[in-house]
Amino acid sequence: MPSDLDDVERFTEEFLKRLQFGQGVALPRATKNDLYYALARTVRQQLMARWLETVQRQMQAKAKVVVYLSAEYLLGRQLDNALLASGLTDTAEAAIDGLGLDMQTIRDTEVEPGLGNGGLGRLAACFIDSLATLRIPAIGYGIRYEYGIFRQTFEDGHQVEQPDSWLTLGSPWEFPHPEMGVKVPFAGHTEKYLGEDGRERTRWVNDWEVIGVPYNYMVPGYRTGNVNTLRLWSARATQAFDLHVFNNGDYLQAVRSQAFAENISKVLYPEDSTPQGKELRLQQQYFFVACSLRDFLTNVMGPGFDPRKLPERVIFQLNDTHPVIAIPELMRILVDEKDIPWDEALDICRQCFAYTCHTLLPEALEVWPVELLGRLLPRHLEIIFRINDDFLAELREAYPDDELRVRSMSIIQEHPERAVRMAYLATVVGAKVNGVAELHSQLLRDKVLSDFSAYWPDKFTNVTNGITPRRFIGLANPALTELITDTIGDGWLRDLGRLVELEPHADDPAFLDAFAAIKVGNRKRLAGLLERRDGIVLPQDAMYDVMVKRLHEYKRQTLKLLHIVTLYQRLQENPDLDIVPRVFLFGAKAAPGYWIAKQTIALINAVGRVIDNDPIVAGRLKVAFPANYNVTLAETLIPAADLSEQISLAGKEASGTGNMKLALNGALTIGTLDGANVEILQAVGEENFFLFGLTEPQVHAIYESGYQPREYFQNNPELRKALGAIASGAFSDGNREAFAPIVDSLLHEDRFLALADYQSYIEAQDRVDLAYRDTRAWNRSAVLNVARSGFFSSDRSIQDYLDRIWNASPVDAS
Ligand code: T68
Repeated sequence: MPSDLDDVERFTEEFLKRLQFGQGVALPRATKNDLYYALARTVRQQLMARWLETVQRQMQAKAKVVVYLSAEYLLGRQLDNALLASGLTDTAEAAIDGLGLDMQTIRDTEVEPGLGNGGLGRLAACFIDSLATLRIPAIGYGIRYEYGIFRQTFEDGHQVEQPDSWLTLGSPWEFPHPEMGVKVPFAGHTEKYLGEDGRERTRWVNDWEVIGVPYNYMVPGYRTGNVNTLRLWSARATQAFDLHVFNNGDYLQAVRSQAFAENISKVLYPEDSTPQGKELRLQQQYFFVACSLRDFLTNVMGPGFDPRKLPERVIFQLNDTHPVIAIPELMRILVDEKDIPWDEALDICRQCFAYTCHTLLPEALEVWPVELLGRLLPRHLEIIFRINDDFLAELREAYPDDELRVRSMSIIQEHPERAVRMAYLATVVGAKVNGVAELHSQLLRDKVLSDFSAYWPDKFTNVTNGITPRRFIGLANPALTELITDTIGDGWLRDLGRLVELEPHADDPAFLDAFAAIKVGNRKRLAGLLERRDGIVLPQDAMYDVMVKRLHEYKRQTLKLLHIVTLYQRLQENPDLDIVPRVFLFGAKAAPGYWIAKQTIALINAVGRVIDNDPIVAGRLKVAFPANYNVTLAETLIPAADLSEQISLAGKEASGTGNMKLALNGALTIGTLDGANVEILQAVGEENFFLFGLTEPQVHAIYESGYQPREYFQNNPELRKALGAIASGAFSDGNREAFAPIVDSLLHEDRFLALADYQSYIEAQDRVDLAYRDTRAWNRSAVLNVARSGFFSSDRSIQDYLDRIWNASPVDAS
């Protein structure tokens, strides 16, 4: 890709210009932020022409557009990614260096936009990267939260949440367009009236409204010259709203109303799997969906567009149920505004939407109380009822003697309160429904949505998740990237399957040495970062055993802890015991209202403190839990990992994507047959994976037979001892109350069978300990993990979506 800035002199000149004319400062007086802004703007400008060209080309082609609707995008830092995509990394580094400045300081000035909770939001970010790289005409739509996922700090080992004010210093990557604001109505009532043709129509008379202001972000494809758009919406108060209250002479109320309107995009809900059914959250969902559909129909498709042509021109991919309110919204637009008859409108919608489910936990399936939906979106509720009536009528014909089945498939649940099941709405109207890993898709078909898959077998499909190799190896692991390029040549970052070409080198001692040296370097880099950032000192000569993911009972951080405590107790009992030294690295945020998860964080920190202060284990065991795990930290932490902990209870983790990032960076997995672990195991081979635990059918059988966690406790001396220590206050200065809720919940309920899987986990960990001693064999396995991870590129996921769901194709440069 030709670039006008790819010589260092030109780049330097441009950078200084941005500093002077963009920031209004000369070099000697520039702050870190000035330098960051100037550099960002230099790259941005480089991408800009490509961006305009891409939009132009895609519009002219009249190709089908993939519209990705997601309430979350966990983007990570932008500067390095923009440099990598445009091939300017080396030039920029040389230019910055040449000016006597420090590139790393400039990088570290950027605050990452944390507009997502975890896997689902990061998946959306990986997908838009791949869509741009594959040159697919695509737009991502979402919300520009003023506060992203909270910043986690620890006080006395307990999680404390701080607001994430990522916009304090502004963002050089966003392009606001206040002139393109979109009105979003809320509340009020509906009215029937007769149209000119004598047909009865409905209109929605709303009570209040807000304006959605679009902020555009460039999504640069990797060295393709293609730059797509991410459009995030920010809520503003309308003039009319304020005036109305002003006229009543209540100034404070007017200001309050303004604040009220702007609340809608104020903050990301930090619950990653238990939607709370809060009114503001429904407002957020409708807000961004209404803005996005309006923008797509009028601005992207252009004036005079015939909505009957929608199925040829668009597929709306629903990232979980959060944007599912788009279905009744499009129906409302087609029927009430465009005058399209109901059946025809529904037929259009049935072709334009597809739904991705990201969970198996029943409590994570979103439902909206009928009362709330009717109050906030009265017309949408009517539309949902009518879709449901049509659907139930159809079902009664198909199953005339099975009213029970018909009712269980209703979009409206009756108990414990009347509510709309958003996943059912998406399934009924969506053209396709997909899970995010083979096992997950199978369980969706067989369990969560089994009645639907029996009725519409072809509707269900799988697309296994993926991760963008650009960020998660190209940016995160420059040394390994270089070794791979030296070994198999260029081009593999957008054709990750080519990593198999590394396989023959897994037996080449020189290659293995180089690979091992890179791990050592990455561990050192991580140690340096954690020492600066958190004052955590990591021993270097140890296995780095990593568990990074949201804190949730089903992910079983507690099981990991039981292993740590067991090892600790073995050493206390026998100080001469020969074990491989380990650093246990945790990264995890707990939802602020998820009490037991927060207790688990405190327990991890408490165990870490006791181990740290015990000379018996010094240098052999270390628990490190840096606060505020996010995309930026992941990029340094993952390349340093030796062992990847993927230990959720089988049948609970939809896919996981951290598992893929760790394998791609040469960590070996210890894991259950859950989510995408199953496919990782298949890909890398069982001799390069530490498998343990119950299978999903076994889990099912145990639940059925009445699970008794206490039996496992009583029959296993090591488990009894480990859990006993926690219960007796060994990690809480003798305070037996401190962690009693965790102990009790394990002993009495243990919903996620941690005790049932304990023995199998410990045995697998003992195998890990043995395997790690054979450095050569371990490194060989690690290399094979890298070589066989090509399947987990998000480019492959996107190709699967194209083939199985979207039926869209690339638009190439003219
Ligand atoms: C995750 N889900 C899955 N949800 O847990 C993970 N939920 O297995 C999968 O790999 C990933 O999605 C991508 O498919 C989430 O991350 C959320 O973050 C979330 C947010 C709000 C409400 C519900």
